[in-house]
Order: sequence, then C-alpha cells, then structure tokens
Amino acid sequence: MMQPLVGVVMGSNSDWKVMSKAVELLEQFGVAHEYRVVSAHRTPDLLFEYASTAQDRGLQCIIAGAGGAAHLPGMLAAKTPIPVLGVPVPSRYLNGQDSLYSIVQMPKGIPVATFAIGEAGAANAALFAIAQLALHESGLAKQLAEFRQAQCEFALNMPLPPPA
Ligand code: RP5
Repeated sequence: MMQPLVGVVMGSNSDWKVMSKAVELLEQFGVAHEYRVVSAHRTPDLLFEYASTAQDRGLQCIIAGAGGAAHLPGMLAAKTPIPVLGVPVPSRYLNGQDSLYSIVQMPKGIPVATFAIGEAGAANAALFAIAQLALHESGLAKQLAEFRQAQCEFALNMPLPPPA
C-alpha cells in the first residue's frame, strides 16, 4: 500500500456526497491518499492526533470539509504546519454560507486555503493538491495538462440551441 500523500477528512459521513468528489479526483490521478471522518466537535482528541502526526506520516496536505460551525479545517491548521485546504460543505439551514465564513475567516498567521461551497470546492481542492504535487512530479504534471486540455475541448464543443 502506497504511503498517503493527501489526507481527506470530513466532519461527518453526511459530508461524504460532497467530499467524495475530492477523493474521486485523487483516485483518477493515482495520487496516494486516505480519507476518514474526523470531527472537530465530536472527536476533538482524534483531530489533534491526526493533525499532529500528519507531517511525520508523510502527508503533503490535508483537504478538510465541514459544514455549519465548520471548525475542522482551522483547528487542523492550528496543529500542523502542512497546508490545509478547506471545503465548506452546504449546511442544512444556511446553505453553507455559515460553513464558508467559518472556514475562510482565519486569523492572521494560521492560513486555511478556502475553496467554493460544495462539490466544486471539493473537486478544486483535490485539483489544487494535485497541482502542488505536480510541481515535483512530471508524470502528474502531464496528467494535469491532459485533464485541462480535455476540459478545454469539452467547453469548445458545447452545443447551444438555436435562438428562439
Ligand atoms: C459538521 O456538522 C459536519 O461537517 C457536518 O457538515 C455537519 C452536520 O453533521 P451531521 O449532524 O450530519 O453528522 O460537523
């Protein structure tokens, strides 16, 4: 089993529908990763352990998704020097605006790179992690260039209906 380079964590299994979009991309690019539930509020000791051992375990970054009072990414960032990429998960009552504000408004000195609310954010966090790894891995850089080219061609060939 390859040593994980990217950790994907989420506050609850109710976040999986969104966070699985990050895992899918990491799998598609063949990036060694791990994923699990780590909750800032329900499993605070696990959060501390996960963050404080992340660097020694070889993780290059952590993608963390949470909803509502989304303290997971910020608390991880407080406990590890490796980059934390935060994904605001849409919440039941405030549509993820609460998640976004909770994650993005970090105090100066402890950054969390914050992505869009929902599936686009999760996918982009994975692509960002891949882009960082690709700086030092030419095979991954080639895969990323091909992915972007395919996306470009898809957009160029998007059909539009005739005007009414
Ligand atoms: C957060 O609370 C989780 O990240 C999740 O988005 C939200 C709701 O969790 P559940 O009540 O669905 O487990 O900690």
